[in-house]
Amino acid sequence: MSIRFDQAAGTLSPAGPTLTRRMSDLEGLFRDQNSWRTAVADGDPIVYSVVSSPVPEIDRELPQSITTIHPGTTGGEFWMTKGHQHPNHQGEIYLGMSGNGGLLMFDGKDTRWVDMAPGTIGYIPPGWAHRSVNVGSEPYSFLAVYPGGAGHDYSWVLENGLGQRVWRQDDGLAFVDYFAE
Ligand code: S6P
Ligand code: ZN
Repeated sequence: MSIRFDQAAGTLSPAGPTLTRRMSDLEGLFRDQNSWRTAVADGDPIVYSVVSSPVPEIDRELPQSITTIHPGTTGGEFWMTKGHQHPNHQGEIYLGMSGNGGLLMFDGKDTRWVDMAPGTIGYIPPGWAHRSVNVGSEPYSFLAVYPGGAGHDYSWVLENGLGQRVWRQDDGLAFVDYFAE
């Protein structure tokens, strides 16, 4: 089968489920909770959206999705996805499509960061929780291809963090320990 992505419209055809994550959906994830509350009260902006292919999330299938993270910071921390662990440990592939972002990975002990630009392939090995971050001034979009039976565990990140956080610093970025005050 063939699936067409319309970059301007941000849609897949044929399409599967579409997801929109607003600031209020990211409760407990930004370090500066006061800034997060203010952003929720002040329009609750869309932080990212995910359009999926119609391939089912079941064992042996390879669903795809395209995530677009809008540019922005909350309390100095770059806008990002919630992040998750795949409970059934399996690898995953990302392909940068537009904008500048990064792929943050954490296995419970070590942290890895991959700069993502158009054409970059980011590989997530089995057992590494992952989050995507927009570190640019334009929307950051990437394609994800993942095993349909891997599952998604969001509570893992709330409990274990992701090793590091990514902050805007001058014109660049800085990393700080996830649970640092
Ligand atoms: C799925 C893959 C991506 C994310 C998407 C949103 O395994 O890693 O499609 O689901 O980038 O991130 P999150 O953390 O909200 O699912
Ligand atoms: Zn994933």
